[in-house]
Amino acid sequence: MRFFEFPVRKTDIPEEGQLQFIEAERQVPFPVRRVYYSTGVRAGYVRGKHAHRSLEQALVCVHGSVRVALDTGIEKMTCILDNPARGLYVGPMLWHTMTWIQDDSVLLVLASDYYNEADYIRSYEDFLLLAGQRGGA
Ligand code: T46
Repeated sequence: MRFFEFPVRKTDIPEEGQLQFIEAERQVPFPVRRVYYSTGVRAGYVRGKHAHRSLEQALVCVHGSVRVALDTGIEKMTCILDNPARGLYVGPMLWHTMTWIQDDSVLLVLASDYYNEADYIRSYEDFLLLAGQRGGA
C-alpha cells in the first residue's frame, strides 16, 4: 500500500487545532481535477465495491475512521485511515471497498480526472477478467 504524508501546521495553542494541506503534484504525484467527500455515513456501511480503469486517487479520512480494502485480483490488503495528515494512494485496477468504522467519518478524495462512469468497473467478475488480461490476476 502506498501512503502520502501531508504537512501539518500546529501551534502550542490546543484550541487552535492543526492545519493540514495537500498540493497537487507535490504531496500527491498527479494533477487533481476533482475533489469529493462522503458525509453522513453510518458505521458499518460499505461504499466503493468497484475498480477504476485509469483514475488515480488519494483517499484521506479527515474526520473519524474508515477501513479500506484493496484487491489487485491476486493480493488483498487492508488499512485503517484515521489520520487527516495521511492519504492512501488508490491507482487504476484496484478493487476497493471502504467500511465506515465511526459514524459520520468524512472521507475526502482527490481524483486525477473528472467523474466518468465509463472508467468504473462495477462487477467483480469483470474486474478479475480484466486484471487477468493485464497481468494482475
Ligand atoms: C471511488 C470511491 C473512493 C458523481 O456523479 N460524481 C462524482 O464525482 C462521484 C464520486 C460520484 N458521482 C455519482 C455516481 C453515483 O451515482 O454519485 C453516486 C455515488 O457514487 P458511488 O456509488 O460510486 O460512490 P462510492 O462512495 O461507492 O465511491 C466513490 C467514488 O465514486 C469512486 O470513484 O473510488 O468513492
